[in-house]
Amino acid sequence: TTMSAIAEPPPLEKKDRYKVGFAQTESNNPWRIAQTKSFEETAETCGWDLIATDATGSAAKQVADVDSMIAQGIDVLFLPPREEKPLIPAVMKAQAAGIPTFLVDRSVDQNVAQAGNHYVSFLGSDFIDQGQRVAEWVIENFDGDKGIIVELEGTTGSSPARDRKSGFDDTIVKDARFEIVASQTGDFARDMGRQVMETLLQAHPDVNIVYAHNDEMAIGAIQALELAGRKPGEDVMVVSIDGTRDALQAIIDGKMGVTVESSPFFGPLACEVMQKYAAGEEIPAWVKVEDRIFTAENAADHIDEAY
Ligand code: GZL
Repeated sequence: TTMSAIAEPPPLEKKDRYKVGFAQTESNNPWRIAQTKSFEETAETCGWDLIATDATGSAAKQVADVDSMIAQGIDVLFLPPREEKPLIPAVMKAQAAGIPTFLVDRSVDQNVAQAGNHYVSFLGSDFIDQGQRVAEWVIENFDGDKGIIVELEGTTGSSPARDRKSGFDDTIVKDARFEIVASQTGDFARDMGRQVMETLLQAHPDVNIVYAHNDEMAIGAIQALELAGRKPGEDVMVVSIDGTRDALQAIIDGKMGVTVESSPFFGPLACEVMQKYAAGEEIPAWVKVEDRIFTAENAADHIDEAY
């Protein structure tokens, strides 16, 4: 891959109202809905005329949505790139149009586009750390002598799916009790997670640990396990990431062991970072979101704030 010439992200002039683009990936998931709501609520307080689009799960449509926002003359773009490679054209077109882009929650292929060059910054969680923390919790809390793991992967080609996989897989191998016998995408979706779990359960009836890259797939897996007469939380450990209300309830009900938070509430952070950029402040390449961990010890304390 040729490294594109080092450039600067376009500047953002200081003004009291901005035309802001937010190109969402899909809305079939409480996490996505919470993220969009966070941007819409922030528009009121941050002086944004917000244009929000929904790519309904299609990377190609997300690129087209960005094209249309550029044509509508947005001043700044907030983009959660559904997949790392297909969304590169959207980042390049925004830069070419003189529109500063902030990547939120997911990132793009770093061999082709970088913060401080093609876009201003990546605002988001450390997905490798999230995967590591789930694996550490499993090692700490699984008391069997053989852990047969099925892994439900997020959207193929997305940065959270790649990093949550490497973070977990590279950590769980530290304990010889564990073996990952299958790993397949459920596209971060509840129903696909259920369907994939049903199939993997046929092939691996001895599974006793399910690692889902997000809570929606974990909830789907719990449905599949119960339909097959298994007892999630008793004869199979279910672990995941996000911190949705349904996941916290599943933890309270004893069906799920842990979920590492991946906060969707990007609105206020987006406002703060954009204002700093407009004021000429230096923005780090990665504005890291810190995530908590939810287990039986604290799920009930946090369910009221969950989405
Ligand atoms: C993580 C985000 C993921 C969530 C899923 O920041 O990209 O996408 O974990 C969501 O629930 O669909």
